[in-house]
Amino acid sequence: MTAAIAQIWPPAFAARYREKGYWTDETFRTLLSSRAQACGDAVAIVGGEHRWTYNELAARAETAAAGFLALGLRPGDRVVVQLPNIAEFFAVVFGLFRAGLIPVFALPAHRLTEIAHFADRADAAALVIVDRHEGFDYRPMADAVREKVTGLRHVVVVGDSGEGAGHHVGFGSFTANTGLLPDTDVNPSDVALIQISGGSTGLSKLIPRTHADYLYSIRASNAICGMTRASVYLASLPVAHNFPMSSPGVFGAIHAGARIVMAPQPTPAVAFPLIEREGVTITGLVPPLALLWLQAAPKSAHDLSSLQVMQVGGAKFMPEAARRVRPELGCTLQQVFGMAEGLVNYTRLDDPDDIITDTQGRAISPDDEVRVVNDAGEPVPDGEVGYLLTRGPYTIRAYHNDPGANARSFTDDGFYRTGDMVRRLPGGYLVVQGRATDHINRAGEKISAEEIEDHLQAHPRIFDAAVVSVPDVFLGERSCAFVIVDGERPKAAEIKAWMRGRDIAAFKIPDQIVFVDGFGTTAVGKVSRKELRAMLRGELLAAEQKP
Ligand code: OOB
Repeated sequence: MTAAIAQIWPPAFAARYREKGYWTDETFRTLLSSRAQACGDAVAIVGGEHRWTYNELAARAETAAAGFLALGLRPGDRVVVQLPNIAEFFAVVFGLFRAGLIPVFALPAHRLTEIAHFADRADAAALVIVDRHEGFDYRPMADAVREKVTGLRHVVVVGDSGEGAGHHVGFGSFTANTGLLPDTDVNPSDVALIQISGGSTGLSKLIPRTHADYLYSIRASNAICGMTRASVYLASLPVAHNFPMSSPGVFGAIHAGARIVMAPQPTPAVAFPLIEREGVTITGLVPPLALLWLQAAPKSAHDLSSLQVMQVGGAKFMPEAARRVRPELGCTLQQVFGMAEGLVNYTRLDDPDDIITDTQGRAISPDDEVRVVNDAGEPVPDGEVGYLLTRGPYTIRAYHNDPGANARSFTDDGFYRTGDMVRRLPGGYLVVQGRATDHINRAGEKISAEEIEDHLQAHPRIFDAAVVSVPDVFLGERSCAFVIVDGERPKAAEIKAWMRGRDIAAFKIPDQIVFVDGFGTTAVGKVSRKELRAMLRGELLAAEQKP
């Protein structure tokens, strides 16, 4: 038996958050049906060939809920959902909410190793996948997860379930049965969904978010980002990620009764025609994509004039690039600095230009407590760089079932140690200056150095490995693995190929591999990543100086 899924704030905090109206009785279980009642004929989702109204989506979610319960799943059970940007994502997820089941959101890029870890940690009873996406067949992977994770009983496939090959159930075979659906609402303080941490040390952690806390962040985000019933949100990034899901993202759009347009890919070639055709008003991008859009927009024949707000977040958007957004795209830039654990900062749409281009915004809530501290944990004055700690009405107090991570990641008085180094400016605006922990932010995808080092050390010829980030003009950061080998050196390409065979997300394969004879160590004998980074920078400079 693993621990029950919960998220607990101390009673005095919970009472205050309720009193101030942040936490309400609203839940995800009834969100969609209440929107269908309010604006049933409005188009909710445009995805591929589908164009579903709120009424149609709600009906599909009811069918999905009955289908999940007919499998024998019980309210409170966890279900890992790994789907790309397709319309069915919403039928599945709101079906799970309707049935009182708890989705665990995996990204389409995750592979066997990660999915098995999420399923195991969450003690999941089912996994929902798509048949194929971008050349990858998820069905054999799902079978392998099922073999590894004993509690995982069902695999539900959107698309061709390939029945007979494994133990798959086709999502399309689910049938409506209102008799199976629970008619009492869930408790708003219960966990509604589980997000996955970017992962700074070791494997990703599970982030349980409650109905009340997540919905508060969504309602408040809608107000800050101007999301209304008239909005059209383009889901450019994978919707399972916290940013496009809730800042305000697709859940914000549903909350507002707006329209969601699913972009199968975030490239200008795919996104620009959709913006023109659907009259998209708002979207969210990571910095490398924003750069691509900026490059492509002047040459594009598509009319992008409907776009009012371009959100950029997940990694630092450099001021030089930020300054180009309004003149070149004709829309307002909104910087978004958030984390799946909770705290989200936004520049406001009516902020002065220099705030919008030079800062990563300020917190959503007046009750977001933001502390910037030095090594000793003491507050530093505004303008000075320090570690960002936070606590508030939608920031978790603990990861699920991970006492080690909880001890490291939270202070005794409940502040989450974000691992980010920031400067606070007057007015509460934050400027992100870097990371205190060893993770690589590769175009918004977070990679734990430790997790990759673990994989590398499993290689028969690798004696030791250290992974660091290297600045990259396009990706922001890329990964470099320093390795010490026993005996003859294999080729870097061989190590990369071997890494691919470890069934991990492709973005985690080191971009660069450097063979060394030894590592410098810090005073306490830890590998000095600082020294390795400096060495790399030296190499880069040397390379640049060559004629
Ligand atoms: C978002 O969430 P995660 O959980 O994938 O990653 C959180 C980390 C932050 O701690 C920070 O290191 C980095 O990503 N980050 C940024 C940033 N936004 C996120 N670093 C610099 N500038 C930014 N604008 O990435 C996320 C969640 C909700 C909304 C937006 C992003």
